[in-house]
Amino acid sequence: MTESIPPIATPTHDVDGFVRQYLRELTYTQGTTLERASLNDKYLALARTVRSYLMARWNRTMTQQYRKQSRSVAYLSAEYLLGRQLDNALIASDLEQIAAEGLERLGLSLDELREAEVEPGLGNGGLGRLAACFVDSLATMDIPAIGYGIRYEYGIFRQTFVDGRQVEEPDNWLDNGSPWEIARPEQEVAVGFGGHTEKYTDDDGVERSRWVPGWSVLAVPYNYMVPGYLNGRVNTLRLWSARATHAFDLKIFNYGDYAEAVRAQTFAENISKVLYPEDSTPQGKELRLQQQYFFVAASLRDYIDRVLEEGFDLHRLPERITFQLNDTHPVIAVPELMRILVDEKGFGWDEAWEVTRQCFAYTCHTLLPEALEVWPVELVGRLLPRHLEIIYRINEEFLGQVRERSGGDEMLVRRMSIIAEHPERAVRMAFLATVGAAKVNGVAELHSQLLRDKVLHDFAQLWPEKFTNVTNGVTPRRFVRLANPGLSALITEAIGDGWVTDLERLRELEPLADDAEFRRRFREVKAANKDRLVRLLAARDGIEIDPSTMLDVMVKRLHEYKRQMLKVLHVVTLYDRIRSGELDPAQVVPRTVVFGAKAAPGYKMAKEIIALINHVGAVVNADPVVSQVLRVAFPANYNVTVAETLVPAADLSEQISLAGKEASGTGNMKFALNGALTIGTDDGANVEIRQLVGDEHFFLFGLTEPEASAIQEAGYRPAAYYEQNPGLRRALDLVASGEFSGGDRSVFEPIVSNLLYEDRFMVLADYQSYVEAQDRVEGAYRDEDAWSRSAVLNVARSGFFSSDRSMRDYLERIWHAEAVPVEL
Ligand code: T68
Repeated sequence: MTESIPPIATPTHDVDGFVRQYLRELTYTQGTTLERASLNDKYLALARTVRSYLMARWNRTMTQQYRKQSRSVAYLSAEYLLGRQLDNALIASDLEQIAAEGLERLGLSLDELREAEVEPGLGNGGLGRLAACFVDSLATMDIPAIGYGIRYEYGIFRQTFVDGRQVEEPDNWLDNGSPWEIARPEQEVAVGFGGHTEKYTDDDGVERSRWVPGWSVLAVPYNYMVPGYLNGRVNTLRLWSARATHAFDLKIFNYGDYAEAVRAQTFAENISKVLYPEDSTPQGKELRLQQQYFFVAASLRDYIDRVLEEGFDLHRLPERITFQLNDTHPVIAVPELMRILVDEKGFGWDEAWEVTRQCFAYTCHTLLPEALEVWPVELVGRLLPRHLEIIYRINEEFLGQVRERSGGDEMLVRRMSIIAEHPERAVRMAFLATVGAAKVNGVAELHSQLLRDKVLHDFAQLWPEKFTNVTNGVTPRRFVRLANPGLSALITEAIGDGWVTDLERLRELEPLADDAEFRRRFREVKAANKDRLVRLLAARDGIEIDPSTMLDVMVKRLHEYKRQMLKVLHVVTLYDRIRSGELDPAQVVPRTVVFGAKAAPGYKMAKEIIALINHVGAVVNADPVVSQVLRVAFPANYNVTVAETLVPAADLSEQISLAGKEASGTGNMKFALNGALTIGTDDGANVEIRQLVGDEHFFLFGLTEPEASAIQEAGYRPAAYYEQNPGLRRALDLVASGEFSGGDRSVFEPIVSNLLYEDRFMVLADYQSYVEAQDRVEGAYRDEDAWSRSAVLNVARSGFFSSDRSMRDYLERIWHAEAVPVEL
């Protein structure tokens, strides 16, 4: 029958076709006219127009994937920090130019319409953004892959400042419609919770267990396109939204209690209501475990029942798929797969375990002990009783192995147990992940080394071959091609456009670092990017910055280990030196220090530091002398969209965590690729950046990880640094004096005493070295030509940090899947 229906053509790839499709969307989908349409109408019609160009590719990708089942990857992540979708879809489908012209013909402006898009902020920071870069690279590299996650109704909170203090507002990103998702309610999946387990004897007389959940919710999938760059592939990101089960509320409804029925519905739908804004310090809340199990159970069910062909022999599952666990958030997938295989598919325990541990791989993203998730046994038992039994059995068999190999070393057994006994009985999710995965990786060389040597040392001794490294990367499509059109054009003019999908080719720019004309044009691009930032900050925040100053940028989540405090102390030191006459303002390189940072709402010290930055900024900016050469800008609500304008404008990238604390960092890579120089410690991926760009083009300072550890072990006394360093003393005294708090000495007292008497992240120990490195920065910046030569070399030598390379490493070391080009 379908043969008689002519194929539906994608709109033609030209301005006429685009305009026709746009008007169709505006008229028939949006139901309005050019004259009446609101800005949002116009944006939605544009989004749908671009989407319609990708739709045939998406269908083709799915059809071919189903026909030619091949090895693939399922990325399981509780967070995807996607950023705006429109621009990325435009470059992926080569429609940028056509759209701009088509809209112009209709009297509309692409620049204006793109501002109407609210970014989906479904992540906290680095970990969520990494997931978004990875799915982009997988699609561009033609890898059959699917991303699974949660469609939070509210993403990361919107930050505002009131009297310099952070106030959180809900991020209602779905309010104006969401043209990039397609709901598939008919593919909903039920997910159980609570209840009890029971033993029974099956028809073959075998003793078995089963789970009888006490309640359940429905998981409704929403599909997002993940378009590859100009390659005809569109992969799928499948995000789950929670709905009440029909049976659940109907039963109550039949009793006539309408209010109760609605309450039940609200309860169920709470599961995907909001992203937890805690990065690096999980709070162990019940709803959070519900979220984790919710998306993992739905994803496994979806993969097994819908993605795999019918009748597929699950004994062969590891030939088909790796479930990549993005941190411990999806680790409950390990006992869930065991439960499916043993309880539902009738596998014996050992054969199920063989399959399961080959199907999973685990990426760790931290080194901080407090960031390692643990779930109280009581909670797991109440919410997922069958899973707890399975975890106990996994642990029992694993510890048996440890005992056998260690000759009964009970200290070792206790250290390695998946169940912690103190301070309460709890499941150590990182240990469960390590035991349940075929591979465990860190996210930068140093981080992977420290995982092996410290955090997971006993496990690395037991299974050395299980541990590997994959250094993070960022997608050059979004963070160079799209964020920095000026630099992209300059690069393409010099070496062609192959670099967008083969970033190592940036090496070909190296000789141009010595070409004065090229450097001049490079500076021109930087200047234009600064102008773009000036306009953004003026319009968005009412902040005025001077584009002729050095732009010194520190943007990342606010955390003590990242040490925004060290940057503040440098600002205070400059302020003090200028005011005291020690520094002649005429001798200072004028700079604008830009901060961007959200604090977890419950993280008191982080919020105090935000207030301090804003208060120091206000005083510095109001000082008639100091503000001639030093200004502080702290735009609220830093997000992916802001990053796309800020990163290309930066001169100096601040990557100043205490060595041994930042797993990798990915902002550091974005800045280097856009020609900022880094001032940084020997931490995370900074180590690799410095090795690649060369010591002369990187401002290194601070303790190394072994040095910092040694000082801590010997008993770190921060006050000693305060007592011995006059500059540091003056800076801290100034903060303590009330200089930045209207004379009130109590306001920043908690910060000052924390630094003097605890200083867990050794701000005071690294202060002197940091200030000296900043003096070197000043010196270097004065030599404009030498600086731009270094900047060009930073770009040319950072190709390694493409997430395409990260994907190649995962494919080679962990996934062993191959590219499957989509046939047109
Ligand atoms: C980051 N981790 C690392 N965590 O801090 C960073 N945590 O060094 C690394 O570059 C990045 O991961 C990518 O590997 C995070 O971003 C979280 O956001 C997070 C969220 C919830 C709970 C715990």
